Amino acid sequence: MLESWRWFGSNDPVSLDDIRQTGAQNVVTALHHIPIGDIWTISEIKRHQSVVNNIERHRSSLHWSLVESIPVHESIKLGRKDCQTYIGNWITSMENLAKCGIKTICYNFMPVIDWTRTDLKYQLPNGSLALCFDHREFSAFDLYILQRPGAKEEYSDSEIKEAKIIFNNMSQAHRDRLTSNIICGLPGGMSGSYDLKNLSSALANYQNISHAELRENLHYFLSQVVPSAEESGVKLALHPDDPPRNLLGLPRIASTKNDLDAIFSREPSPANGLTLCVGSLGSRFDNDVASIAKTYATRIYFAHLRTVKIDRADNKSFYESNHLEGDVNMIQILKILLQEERRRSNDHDTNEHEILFRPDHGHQMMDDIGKIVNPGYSAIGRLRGLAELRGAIRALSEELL
Ligand code: DNO
Repeated sequence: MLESWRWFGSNDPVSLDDIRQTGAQNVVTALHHIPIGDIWTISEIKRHQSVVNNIERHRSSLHWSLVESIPVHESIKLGRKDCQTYIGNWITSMENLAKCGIKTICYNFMPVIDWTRTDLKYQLPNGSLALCFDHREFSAFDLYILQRPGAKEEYSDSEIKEAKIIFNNMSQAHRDRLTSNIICGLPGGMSGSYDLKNLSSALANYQNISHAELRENLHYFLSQVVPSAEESGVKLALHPDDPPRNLLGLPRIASTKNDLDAIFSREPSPANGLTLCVGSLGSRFDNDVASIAKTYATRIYFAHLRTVKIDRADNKSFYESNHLEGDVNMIQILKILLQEERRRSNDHDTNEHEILFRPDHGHQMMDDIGKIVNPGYSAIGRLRGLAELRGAIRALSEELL
């Protein structure tokens, strides 16, 4: 398996020189400065590529191997009239990347908000800090801070009662922090950051968009993107929803095995692939991540390796655990990926058999604490994850030989 590390660009507190020391040689990055929906030109791609690929002072080399992500403009998700322009731009960006040799592209189709957490500094018993999604706090935000019209119909009476108590007991500072965690956008999020007013209007745009329609809009997008991807030799890697269920009344369509079945049976081309995000899929107690990984092994072009512990009291809240210690058995997942690599290497049609992965998220620990970090993207926490995964992969690979 190929080790990679996510880099947010020159503002990332974890520098390329730091990444070199992790041992990962592949960099996963994006042109974060380009406005959502605009074309990524060859010159902009090359500029970023030369920053990553340039070897300074005889240091070890790094390679921009994969894009995470080209954002999908809301007009495409909404199926608006102007979506054609944005689909065309997305395809041009993809083709430009392919011309520069970058041929695996992660993207997601989550409306309005990308990945979301309620607490970015959830303290674990050992003192390190994790990201956490607390369903009760999220409900309190939805019902009593955002006061979303119609929200009450989506919660049970007991959830509403609990959310009210939680809301009443929160200090103003806590409410502000919760609001900012949810609406300001987390790093790498492919949507904008909002205030309460423009979040409400962004949500209102989806009032009449059902699951079926959103699925149709994804299909319309893929029906145009996939043929160009095939022509350019690009592999698309759809990132699952995080958390994997509807939020704030928005439909989400890449949350379960059934969702993926629908997406891949409608567009079966091998170019239409998956980012196996173990933590995202594993945040839903009724997702069998190992079975999803087995079913879609041939379509996995990128793996986000992390795990979560789900709170059994509501089955909806979770915190991000150590990489090998969550509810999903990571060793089992690694075995599935290694077996798939073996299958690929025996398959004469493919010469690229190794699956690229990154240690997804990490705790804020030791020197990370007190430093400015992109939530989830600390240096030492991720390095711990990478080291554990690397050891497990090495051991399993020898066993499988
Ligand atoms: C979170 C990430 C997401 C992901 C995008 C994929 O850490 O996995 O931001 O990068 O949603 O398009």
